[in-house]
Amino acid sequence: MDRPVRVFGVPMDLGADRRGVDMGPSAIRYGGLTDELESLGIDCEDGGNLAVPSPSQTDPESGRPPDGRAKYLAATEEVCRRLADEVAGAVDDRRVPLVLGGDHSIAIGTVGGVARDRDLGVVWFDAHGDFNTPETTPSGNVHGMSVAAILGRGSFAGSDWAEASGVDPENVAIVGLRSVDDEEAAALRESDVTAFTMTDVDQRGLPDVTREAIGVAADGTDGVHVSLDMDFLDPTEAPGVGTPVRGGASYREGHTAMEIVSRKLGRDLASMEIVEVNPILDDHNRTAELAVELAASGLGKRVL
Ligand code: Z70
Ligand code: MN
Ligand code: MN
Ligand code: MN
Repeated sequence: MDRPVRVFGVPMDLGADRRGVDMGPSAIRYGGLTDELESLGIDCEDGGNLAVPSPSQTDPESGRPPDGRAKYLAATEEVCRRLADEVAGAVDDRRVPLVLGGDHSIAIGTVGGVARDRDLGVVWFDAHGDFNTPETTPSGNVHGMSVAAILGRGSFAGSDWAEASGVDPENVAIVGLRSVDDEEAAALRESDVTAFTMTDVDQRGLPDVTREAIGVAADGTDGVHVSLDMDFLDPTEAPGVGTPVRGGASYREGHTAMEIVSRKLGRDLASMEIVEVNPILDDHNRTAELAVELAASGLGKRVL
């Protein structure tokens, strides 16, 4: 890739039940992210970590909507606002933001920042739909609501920090679904979001599905954000994630998806984010090292 990158770490775990994803940015950096990208000739600057309050210092009820549940919503909103500003700053400096999580709630901030100056499409690789709202969530965890928040659904409607992104559901595609709650599934079906399950991947193959997802996100937009939840991959390859679910993408499918992202999007790749790495559950930093490999593939690494 011929554009410079700025990396941000967001050691966020307020949106997930399991502590440990807050250490994801450290593990991915330790896995050699900057060196790997520099070896591809990419100008890669580290913008450091955002400050994230710890759960023990934070009131989980603060920001809770009247008819729903969303733990640590006020604190999550505050971190996402700051992240959106940092990400928008990178875009102003003509750098591609590469955001490291942390749990997937941070995507609300990343997308908010990247979408400020353009119509943005989103490709979301994930085992989960992240399409719950405070009204439908079974857990209260905001990382299971980030797509809904970005689209201003449920009680996220009218919240300037989420809905202001202006992302159109017709330009959002999710790939890799295999764990979706009942009400969440009904909401996804009636929405304009394009959703590919692992059954679609089995039947059509990942390259075909990925190309269609990118087409959906790029259609009529000025750029595409790629959000990679590491639980998109099968737990045999990525055991160190917040919520492992069997039946995910293989090692090669992970690379193939990112290679297609790089080839098909080219300069339309606006930003990338890799989330849900949990070093506590990992096997010798294998998941973080895979995150580094996938970032490299997504940013243009080729075998030949
Ligand atoms: C469930 C919920 C989720 C990630 C778990 C799980 C959501 N649908 N997302 N792990 N990355 O609680 O809303
Ligand atoms: Mn997710
Ligand atoms: Mn728009
Ligand atoms: Mn997930």
